[in-house]
Amino acid sequence: MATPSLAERVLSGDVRSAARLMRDLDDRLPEAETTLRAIFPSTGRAYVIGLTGAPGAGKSSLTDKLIAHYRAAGKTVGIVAIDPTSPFTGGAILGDRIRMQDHATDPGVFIRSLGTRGHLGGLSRSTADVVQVMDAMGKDIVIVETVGVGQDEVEVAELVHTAVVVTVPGLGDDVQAIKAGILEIADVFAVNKADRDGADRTARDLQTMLEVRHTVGPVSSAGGGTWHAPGDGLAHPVEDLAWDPPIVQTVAVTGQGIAELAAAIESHRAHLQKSGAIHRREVARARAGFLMLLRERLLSGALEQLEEETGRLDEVAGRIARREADPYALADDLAARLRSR
Ligand SMILES: Nc1nc2c(ncn2[C@@H]2O[C@H](COP(=O)(O)OP(=O)(O)OP(=O)(O)O)[C@@H](O)[C@H]2O)c(=O)[nH]1
Ligand SMILES: [Mg+2]
Repeated sequence: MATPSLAERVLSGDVRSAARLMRDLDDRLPEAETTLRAIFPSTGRAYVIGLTGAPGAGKSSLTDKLIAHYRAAGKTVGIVAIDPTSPFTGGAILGDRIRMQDHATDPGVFIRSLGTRGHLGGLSRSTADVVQVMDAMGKDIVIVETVGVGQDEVEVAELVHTAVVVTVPGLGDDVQAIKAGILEIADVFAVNKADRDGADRTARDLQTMLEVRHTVGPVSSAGGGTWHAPGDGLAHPVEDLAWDPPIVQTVAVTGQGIAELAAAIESHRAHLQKSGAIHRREVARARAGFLMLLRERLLSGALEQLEEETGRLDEVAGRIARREADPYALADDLAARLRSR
């Protein structure tokens, strides 16, 4: 019998093969892409949950408790922990490992940290690939933890089925959340650190903001600045006004509210299935993933061409900065030539 291919081994759930594929993806090996293609038809089974929020809000602690919850229910879990802010120390990633170490030896749990933005497709692209690999491994649930509220997080939220936005008591975070357009992508809110003062107040403030949204309609792209321009066809397409995002108070360190959080996620999942919105969501996820790929391909093609004909990106940027080169003409020219290739 022939030795099973890497794709076959990943599909059988083999942890080492999955880890190897993820390393090859990091190293941009062409074989890695071939393997991704081979596993693709078998993906689309995992339920993907995003956890997004300010640094230190308690995302990893919540994830840890959610893992325990899903494991107790007999489900296997994959975790993608993203921390683009610490490429040097890896401190937060180490922190994640420590916080989730109870699960480190559990074969039903697979944890992968992504630390740097890396190549052209950016962090969202790498995240999409890792989610695919965990899905192919047969993980029932995949949890993606992202820090902060920037464009990357909004993009990552487009790759998930249920987006949980984690806030903590205190108004600052909420204002930040609205600014980045996070309100629109949240399917569930967790007000974590509810053992601190002000959790009720934060929950009420969020509720008020959601009610305003319901009466005046979506406010995306209004003030965020991180959103795609409306009308360019790239705006986040999954906002679902038929769903009222529940607000759950949690204390991640004790596990208080975790069952309620898991129930809120489950009821969102049930809503997606009952309303048929799950199909739109799947199309939206596919669309987001495809756009990331396309952007990466086009950009790398254009930059190769630029380098061949004009010079390296940094040299060209220097000339643009000195007003020796016209960025509009250069971009038009490159785009036109890519089209005719
Ligand atoms: N009092 C209290 N502390 C908490 C709670 N949840 C988490 N913490 C603490 O908050 C700190 C940050 O928790 P993490 O789970 O690492 O938060 P995070 O959002 O994953 O942090 P980053 O990944 O670094 O952005 C840790 O010291 C936790 O012990 C909570 O509900 N109450
Ligand atoms: Mg964390």
